[in-house]
Amino acid sequence: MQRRHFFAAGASAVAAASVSRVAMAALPEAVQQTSAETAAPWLPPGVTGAGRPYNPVITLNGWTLPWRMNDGVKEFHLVAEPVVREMAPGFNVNMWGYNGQSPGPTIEVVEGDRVRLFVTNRLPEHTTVHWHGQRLPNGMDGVGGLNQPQIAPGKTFVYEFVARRPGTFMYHPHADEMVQMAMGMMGMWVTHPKGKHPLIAEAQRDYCFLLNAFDVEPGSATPQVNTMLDQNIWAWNSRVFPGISPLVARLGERVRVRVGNLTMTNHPVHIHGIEFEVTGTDGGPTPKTARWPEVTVDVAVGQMRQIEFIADEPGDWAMHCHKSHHTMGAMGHAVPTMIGVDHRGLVGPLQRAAPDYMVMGERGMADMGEMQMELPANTFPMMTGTGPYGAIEMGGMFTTLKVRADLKPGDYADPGDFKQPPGTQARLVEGAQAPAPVRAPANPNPPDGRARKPSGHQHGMEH
Ligand SMILES: [Cu+2]
Repeated sequence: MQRRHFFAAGASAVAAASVSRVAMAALPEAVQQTSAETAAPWLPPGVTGAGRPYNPVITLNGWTLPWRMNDGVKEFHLVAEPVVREMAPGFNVNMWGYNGQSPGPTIEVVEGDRVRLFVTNRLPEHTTVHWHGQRLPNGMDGVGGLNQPQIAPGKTFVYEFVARRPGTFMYHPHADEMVQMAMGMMGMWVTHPKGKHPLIAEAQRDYCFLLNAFDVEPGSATPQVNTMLDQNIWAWNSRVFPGISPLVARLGERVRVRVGNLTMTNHPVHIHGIEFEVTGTDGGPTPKTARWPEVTVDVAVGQMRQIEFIADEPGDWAMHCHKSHHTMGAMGHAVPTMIGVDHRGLVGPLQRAAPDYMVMGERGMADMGEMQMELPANTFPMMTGTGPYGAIEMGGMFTTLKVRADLKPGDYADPGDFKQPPGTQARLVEGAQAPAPVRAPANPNPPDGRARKPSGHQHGMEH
């Protein structure tokens, strides 16, 4: 908390020194969010129930930035600033973000909207905002030095353009990009179609999140910004399992998930229990002739993938990056593999020399999921999260898709653990319960160890 106060005090000192109160008063309110919980969908004022122009997105462990309407223009106010992000309960990281959080709030508009975005810089260095994937005038593209001067600390710039095409976009700095993105500066942008669109279906649930990664040494609290690939914290919206909210859907609903990747490696995002189609990319809606069923979609660096499925199979389904090292917590890369090493005889002497020494890993690392080992302050276990049947042995980029028949439309609350119907769960087989196997008849032509071509032509195959 002391650190948090230090960062907050530093930030407001910069702001007070450089932006006049009068100038700030004319800007739209810079709405702040401090909770890392998933916020309820944000509906524009006065637009409720039937007749609302779109079904709002749910940002996993994030929120949607409110706007004000000014003479037909939707006005937003982003504040780039140091923040403290709770990545998992008890694990807080000093990041840079927008309006109190990393990632920043989701910007949600409708195709054809004229959008005005004020960006106030409360960072200790200059920044810009690049609106990744948007069609816009060149001077609004946000590449510092190329399209505009940098936004100095304490200054406010304004961007203005029309949201010309519907889809999923991202925003991030194009100024000291390596550092600012490694510190967590990024957010999503969703532009809904203005009416019925031949390639954009009505979805009852619409989720979005960014894949992001950090390198935070266990026991420290600030990311190492010079690490290019060996990050140790693999996150969705700057959260790690079990800190990532589940995706909740009612049986039979169409679910859309928008995933952007602002890490430095690709992430094959895998969902159990259903098949989905990629219905859109950064470039827009995918033509129907170019869609096919998938259960894993690889999201490359700087890409966005929008997937859709019908939630027609009840249960708690795992959803995770399929790189198994990305569903781990802050493991040390230097830990040697101990599988097959029997070092029981060494434990006594080793513990006399190093009292904290513990035997681990010689039968695999599953024990780590339940191990109560003392961790340095401010980190989280390598594998964590428990289900109704014990440790899930996952961390990092993992959450669940919870499909329920008894859910109300628009209810996003976690429905708890799935109760499997009797007789539908894998179970222990004991002795006589296992039926005798039916064996295939013996092969009348047993292999003689030599490879043959089906034609019988043997040239070159003898050895
Ligand atoms: Cu991954």
